[in-house]
Amino acid sequence: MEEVAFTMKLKPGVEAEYKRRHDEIWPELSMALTEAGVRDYSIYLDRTTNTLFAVQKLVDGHSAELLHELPVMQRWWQYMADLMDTNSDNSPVVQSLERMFHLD
Ligand code: RM4
Repeated sequence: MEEVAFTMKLKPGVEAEYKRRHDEIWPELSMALTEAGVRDYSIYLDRTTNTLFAVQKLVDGHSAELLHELPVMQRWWQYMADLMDTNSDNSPVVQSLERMFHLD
């Protein structure tokens, strides 16, 4: 299984709302993530910079790159757009991270 990590950016003052919406994640969305091969997906908040740090594992043969085309993903991004820095299609601005260290 591959592990990927990336950052996203939260707007100021919406931390509680971001957490609340994820505590109530749509079952259809979590199912889509699982079906695409996403596992162990966590999102952490750095409150000093409002940076969201996301880390997830991807099963072999995953289709995570196709998630953005799913209507449920597009609806979720539209729903979340008032809380996050986004691109013109409502997808969050994502910065991929490079692994510098790993201890198994
Ligand atoms: C985040 C963001 C990501 C999504 C997670 C579930 O706020 O929208 O794209 O994978 O929610």
